[in-house]
Amino acid sequence: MTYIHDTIVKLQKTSPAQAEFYQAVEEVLDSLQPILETNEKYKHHAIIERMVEPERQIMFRVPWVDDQGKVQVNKGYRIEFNSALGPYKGGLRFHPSVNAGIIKFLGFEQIFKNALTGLPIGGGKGGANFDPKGKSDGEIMRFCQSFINELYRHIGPTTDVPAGDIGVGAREIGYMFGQYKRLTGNYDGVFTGKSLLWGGSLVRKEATGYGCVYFAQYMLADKGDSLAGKQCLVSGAGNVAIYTIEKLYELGARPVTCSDSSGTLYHEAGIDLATLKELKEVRKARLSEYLVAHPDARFIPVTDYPADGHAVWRIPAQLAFPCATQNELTEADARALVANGVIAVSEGANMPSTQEAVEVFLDARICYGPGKAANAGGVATSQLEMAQNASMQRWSFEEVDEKLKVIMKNIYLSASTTAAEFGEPHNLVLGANIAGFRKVADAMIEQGVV
Ligand code: NDP
Ligand code: 2IT
Repeated sequence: MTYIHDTIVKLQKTSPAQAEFYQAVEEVLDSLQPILETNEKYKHHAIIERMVEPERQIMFRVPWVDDQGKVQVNKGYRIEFNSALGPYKGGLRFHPSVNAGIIKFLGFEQIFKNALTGLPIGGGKGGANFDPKGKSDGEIMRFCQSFINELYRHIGPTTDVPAGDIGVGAREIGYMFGQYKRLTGNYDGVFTGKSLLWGGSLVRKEATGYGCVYFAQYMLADKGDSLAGKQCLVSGAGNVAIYTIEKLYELGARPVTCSDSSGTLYHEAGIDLATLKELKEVRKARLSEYLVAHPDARFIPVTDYPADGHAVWRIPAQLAFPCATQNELTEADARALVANGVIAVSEGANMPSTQEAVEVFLDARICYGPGKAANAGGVATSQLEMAQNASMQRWSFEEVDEKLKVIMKNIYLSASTTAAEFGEPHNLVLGANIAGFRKVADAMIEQGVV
């Protein structure tokens, strides 16, 4: 389609060298073809042209002093992408690979994801090219404080509400909130993913992983199937992976893998959750140390991965949950999964499958839950945290978990009924993109040219 080509060519000129952002835009525009062709209003109001350009992009220097007394400098970002449906909402990523293209792809995905939740939240994302690995607690605190010394003036409980993502958990949110409070004097719900001691919501920590498993459950239920007894592959070993594994066990499945940037762990007896939590949540150790407690498990280092993909996806299983990072599942990986009989893929990470891999899943007609639908439980529960903060209430674990289940069910129904409406009932990529787009686009039209 020429408008897809034209949009990408234009972005390549106005926002050069942002490959992941073009990838995310191309996937959404490809899905939107049937609705853009029949609805002149979106063209008339230049909705696509407006949507691919963030409302505001903040980039800033983050200087800090390391434990040796040396001055370090990182680059910080906050991309306030779209506020048609509510305050900008989305996480902060601290990882050495962060650049403007990565933050923009994440912010763009967040617009549609947040719309799908049905909650009043716009889309944004931020972060820094800071590597938390090997840093002391003091260094992490000083970095977070410096990051907020600039960001505090751009955020607020009704304007822009950051949360965690890769490299940002409750500890980092704590240091950032403390500095925000010191600078502004405000004790308000400006962050989500806060500690349970001071304004956090029950279930927020677990929500992305739990939601991703609930999404798989709803996809399978539609086929008359369930999670019980299924062997599952999980990638990643962070927040999303850990609570995906926890919920899989609760629902009777058997997760046999997880991974980090050093390699993949395969434990045929099932990943021992207590050991994994101790390693990653408490000691922040490498995954290979799991073998000390479980010598019957196998660790495959990254150096032994196949040249065209990731070792984790070559292990036979029925379900797959990519929960690490973008483009971690290649076309060759997707072919291996399908050849090994995988029946469902539910994405905890953002854009973990390459475009070619997604095509393989759709062609094979397996259940495929794209990240912006399957991992929306995290941000949805963030909005529940905002609601509790704003009303000075605290809901029980069961109450929040119940709301999360209902939200994930509604996201599944919204994506699947929209997919059916456009004649491709198996295609939840199409369904999720169109369902999210319609809400944002129609709100933008009603709010005028802003
Ligand atoms: P964490 O930092 O808690 O964990 C990330 C995990 O992924 C770690 O095991 C990490 O390994 C691995 N990983 C990260 N980058 C790479 C890489 N380039 N190559 C190999 N492994 C990598 O992050 P989360 O669990 O919060 O996030 C995981 C994914 O889920 C991301 O795509 C994120 O955007 C998405 N997501 C997160 C949500 C949340 O609420 N936290 C909500 C929705 C989506 P190592 O430690 O070795 O780097
Ligand atoms: O990608 C995501 O949805 C997140 N990292 C969570 C965002 C949030 O505001 O909770």
